[in-house]
Amino acid sequence: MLGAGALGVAAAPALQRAVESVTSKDPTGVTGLLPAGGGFRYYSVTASVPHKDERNYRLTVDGLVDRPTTYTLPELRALPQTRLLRDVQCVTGWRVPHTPFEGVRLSRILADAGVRPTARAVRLTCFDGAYSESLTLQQARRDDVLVALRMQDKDLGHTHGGPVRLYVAPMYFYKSAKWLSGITVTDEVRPGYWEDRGYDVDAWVGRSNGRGDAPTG
Ligand SMILES: Nc1nc2c(c(=O)[nH]1)N[C@H]1C(S)=C(S)[C@@H](COP(=O)(O)O)O[C@H]1N2
Ligand SMILES: [Mo]
Repeated sequence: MLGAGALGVAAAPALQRAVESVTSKDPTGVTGLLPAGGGFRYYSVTASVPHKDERNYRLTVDGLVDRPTTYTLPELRALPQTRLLRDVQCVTGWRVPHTPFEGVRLSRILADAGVRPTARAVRLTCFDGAYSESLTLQQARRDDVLVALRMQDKDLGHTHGGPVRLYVAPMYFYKSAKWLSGITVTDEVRPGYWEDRGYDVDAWVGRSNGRGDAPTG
């Protein structure tokens, strides 16, 4: 197990380097890799991200659906909420155990929009204007994939991707797109930001990105 763990750590530096190279272009020099408290690292691929709240936050659902929809924050809060308690695991090696996330199941939002028969995947986009993620339709419909409104039993703060982020519990944390603003149902997987830069599209914890470490649950 020790050997497998070391291999996992050895696989991490590519993302670390990529994050650092993005960070080094940041004119303020403060937005990348800052310890965000409680074991988290703050990640953003952009130098600044607009702040959104009840007044101006919108989540659009479009693409291969019968009923394209736009949600406000109160509308998302009014839907049934699911709370999950898992470990957060970044592909670079840091982990935050037993972190509660709470929000609306992505499956519920997709069902309400009416996914068309030709659909195979979901593309997630963000109001930072740069980050994106993807899931197969089957992954997106799992019970442990949330449009998250709360983390650690508090409303999601801006640094953690608030007011709304994706939360993909069984996958490395890069799948959990912060500042979520768009859900587009597509006919095939369109790789996301880090996947275009070499990371696995199917990012199962312990079973992807060249890792042999055990799933953390
Ligand atoms: N929009 C956006 N989402 C993102 C990222 C990012 O840079 N931008 N980084 C990803 C990575 S690699 C990780 S580990 C987590 C970090 O989340 P945190 O900043 O809340 O710790 O967000 C993921 N989602
Ligand atoms: Mo990460």
